Amino acid sequence: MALLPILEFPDPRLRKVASPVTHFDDRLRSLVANMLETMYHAEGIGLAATQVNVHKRLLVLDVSQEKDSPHVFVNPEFEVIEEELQDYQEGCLSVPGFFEDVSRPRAIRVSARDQRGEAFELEARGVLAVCIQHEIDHLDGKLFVDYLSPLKRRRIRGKLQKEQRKSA
Ligand code: GNR
Ligand code: NI
Repeated sequence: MALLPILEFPDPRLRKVASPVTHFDDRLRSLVANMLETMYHAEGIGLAATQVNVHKRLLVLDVSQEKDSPHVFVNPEFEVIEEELQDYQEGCLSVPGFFEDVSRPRAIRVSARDQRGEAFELEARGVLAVCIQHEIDHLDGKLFVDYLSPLKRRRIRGKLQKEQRKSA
């Protein structure tokens, strides 16, 4: 297994739209294992392939307290089942150190495949619904900062670019 580098805002590669996974092979399963290791190491609750510069429709997450419930979603799609919005303070491994409220539909129905290609469906609400929508946004080249005011987004971009110059 290996830790994968995580792209940080405003890296333009975070804006790519991912394409569907077509081969459910050992290469995919190895990528899934590396993404889970990277997510746990970074203490994230989710990670989209886009964030590790792989532009395939694949995400992993674990919203459990014990960090013992990994979930893999390949080619995920969702529909809103409760339009009512919930606010949640979101963060992102690609926007380190910033947390802001984002409003999203509070319940969704998700269909996806696992790393073996087996199809499944589930209903999600609460933090699970937030996280899945946040990760699917990554696959579409979107970030939670896109929901903030242009002023807030500009401030975050400026601070992160300064950090990135220091560590480059
Ligand atoms: O670790 C993460 N925490 C988090 C908190 C609130 C809403 C969404 C998230 S996802 C984030 C990990 C990440 O960046 N996934 O893309
Ligand atoms: Ni994120």
